Amino acid sequence: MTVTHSPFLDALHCRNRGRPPIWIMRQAGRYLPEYQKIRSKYSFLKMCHTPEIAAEVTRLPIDLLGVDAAILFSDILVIPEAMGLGLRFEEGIGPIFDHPLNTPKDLKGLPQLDVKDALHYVANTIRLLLPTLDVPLIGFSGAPFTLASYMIEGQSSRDWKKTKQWMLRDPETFHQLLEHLTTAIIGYLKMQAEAGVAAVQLFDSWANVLGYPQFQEFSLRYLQKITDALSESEIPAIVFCRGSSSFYPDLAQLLVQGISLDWNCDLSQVRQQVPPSIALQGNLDPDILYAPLPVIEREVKLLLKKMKNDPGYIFNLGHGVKPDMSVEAVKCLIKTVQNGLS
Ligand code: 1CP
Repeated sequence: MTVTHSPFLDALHCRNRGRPPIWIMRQAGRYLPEYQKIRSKYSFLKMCHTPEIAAEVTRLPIDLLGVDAAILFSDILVIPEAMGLGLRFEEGIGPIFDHPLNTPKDLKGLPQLDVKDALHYVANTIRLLLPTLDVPLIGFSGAPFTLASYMIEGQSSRDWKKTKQWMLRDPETFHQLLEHLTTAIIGYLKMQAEAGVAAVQLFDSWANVLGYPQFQEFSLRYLQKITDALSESEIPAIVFCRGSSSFYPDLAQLLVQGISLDWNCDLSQVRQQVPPSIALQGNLDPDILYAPLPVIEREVKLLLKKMKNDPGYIFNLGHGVKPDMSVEAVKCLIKTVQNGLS
């Protein structure tokens, strides 16, 4: 199926004249009973590695909820997995690497990834999906700082102590790791674009743990390298980071098509500082989805009103939907956005 008209692509290119499009970070996740049913049969990684399953899961929120864009079902951690860190997902804990990077010496063991070989299953999933979709498909990757921090911590962390100790005590080898990841990420996103995704999103989920000078040195510099390369290949890119409420003036200097904002800022104020050629995505506090339906409706309308008639606005949450949120709440959110302000 060829996507001929898409509010998502119109808004991403800042020329949307209708209601804003909506998609939701983590839309194909554990809050959906249909996801849980498939997940009860396979491990999470088996789902990512098997194009037929990954394609089926990608389609769930399109078929069940009618969102305006699909996001590839995968995970940001497949790059470090392909580098041999031994990824597994533990119930109640999340991702764990059996072979994290403990010292700078471990960098020597990291392979130069041939992404087309090591991550071929992602391109296969995209090719399988495209003919079945009537909305655009978004590809994605983790950003260098966030991937590096998982690789060093070995799992999710409360304080990112190991990462920040390494970064501050031995910045040279930390930069080597970021550079190594940057090369892999550029190749990975180009492969996704060649396979047919309409746009890509970079997730720098943990950029918020950095002070401003460290953000510039260890996150932004590499986001710039990646977005420069994507722009050269004319691949539209959206950058998401937690911390974007503070860092957006720097993000707006990048060659990006969109910036995805966390929920700590007033989006209409951000719009005044960001050029109208850059789309803004976000930024409802995800926890609003725990509220009663009338409160969800009220808060969604408040945001819609603030961004009314903005041709470059894409509705999303400020971060992902959580596993214990109700499908009814998510449906109410989508319906309210798609009905517009009446
Ligand atoms: O047990 C399960 O069923 C796995 C749950 C799950 C799912 C559904 C994980 C484990 N990842 C995903 C899918 C996923 N992850 C997508 C698919 C597309 C979508 O519907 O959005 C995407 C884009 C991601 C990206 C991702 N993974 C990020 C960046 C976005 C963010 O939330 O900040 C991060 C940080 C991860 C790591 C990760 N993978 C899974 C979990 C539970 C986590 C987070 C753990 C933590 O908090 O540190």
